[in-house]
Amino acid sequence: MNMKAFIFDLDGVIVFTDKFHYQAWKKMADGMGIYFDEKINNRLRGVSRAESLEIILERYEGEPLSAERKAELMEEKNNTYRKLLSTMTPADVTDEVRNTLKELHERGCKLAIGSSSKNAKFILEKVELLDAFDAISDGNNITHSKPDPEVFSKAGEFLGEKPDNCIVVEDAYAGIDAAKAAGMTAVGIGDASGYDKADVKIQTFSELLKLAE
Ligand code: B16
Ligand code: MG
Repeated sequence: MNMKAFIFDLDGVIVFTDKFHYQAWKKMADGMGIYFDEKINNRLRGVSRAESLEIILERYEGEPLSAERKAELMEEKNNTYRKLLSTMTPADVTDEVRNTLKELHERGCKLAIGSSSKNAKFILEKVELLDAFDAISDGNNITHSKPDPEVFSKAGEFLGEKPDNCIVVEDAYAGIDAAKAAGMTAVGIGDASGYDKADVKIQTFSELLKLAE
């Protein structure tokens, strides 16, 4: 295989911020008297903020909420989440991830981020990885979230690469579906390493080097 472009999901692949998502949503849910646990939190992996709120509201027993109220709740959650994110440092990215990205670049591969998050750049700044990527496609440049292919199609465009030359690295099932819908090769890691639709399944990040030999 001679692939030249890698598109990385952020949360669950490069960094692990699901604990912060959990704490922030939990605070909001507790304030509303809504039951929320780690299992429900797992359903939020790779899903947009608005869709995450809808999943949490499945357990809400009060009167239907207005669009304005939902926007307020999302803002409240995001403020808590960003406070937690601001505690992140370069130590929150493993040496394995950092060195593999560097090596891929040195081998001539183009690297991009393809994340649903509107906080992607903020996170990359905190962990000092902004310069490691040639392009960033995130929640700010899309109108449809995963499993829609938009975030990855845009990442491919930003890199100037055709879909069949792009390898997407994802931890979420919805992300693997999105990569396949974009016509790209899908690599499953973490949760998605157990997903049969992934073209390649890896256990550790450095295994990616085998795809760039
Ligand atoms: P935000 P990814 C996703 O990031 C998270 O996995 C998901 O839990 C979150 O709801 C989504 O970003 C939106 O994040 O509220 O920061 O815009 O896995 O696509 O990098
Ligand atoms: Mg993810």
